[in-house]
Amino acid sequence: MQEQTFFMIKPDGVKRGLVGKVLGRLENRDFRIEDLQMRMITRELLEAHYADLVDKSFFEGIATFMMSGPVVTGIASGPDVIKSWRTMMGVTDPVLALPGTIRGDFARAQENGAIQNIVHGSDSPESARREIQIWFGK
Ligand code: YYY
Ligand code: MG
Repeated sequence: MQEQTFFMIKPDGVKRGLVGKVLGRLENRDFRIEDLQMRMITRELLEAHYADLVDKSFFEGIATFMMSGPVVTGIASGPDVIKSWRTMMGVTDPVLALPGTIRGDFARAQENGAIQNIVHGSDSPESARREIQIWFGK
């Protein structure tokens, strides 16, 4: 099914110079990059994006990390891109993310603070619609 997903290269990915590698993985899989923007995250955007996590005890750690530097946000499209991108990212915890996935190849556990795992991707068609609206207003 042709669909769109929202993706992000988080501050750790940008700081470590992994933007090209991450975008390359999307292009290698023949997904289209429909929109792309580097920006700093505001508190408002972060709370809208992670609305389901705002009340968690670890949210302040996430906020500090996610606002620590610029991120690259984008829209990718293609058949089953939502699930495919989640597979390419690997699971949330870098300790468990399999080699071959972005998180499994580039992230590792942190001693303290938020999980730093290089990338974000929408987890369902509903999330994709919601996140594309939040970040790109369309
Ligand atoms: O979708 P995904 O990024 O794999 O995980 P989520 O459960 O949506 O959490 C979003 C984000 O929050 C995660 O990538 C790292 C961070 N986080 C954290 O720092 N500590 C946790 N215990 C859970 C999530
Ligand atoms: Mg998520």
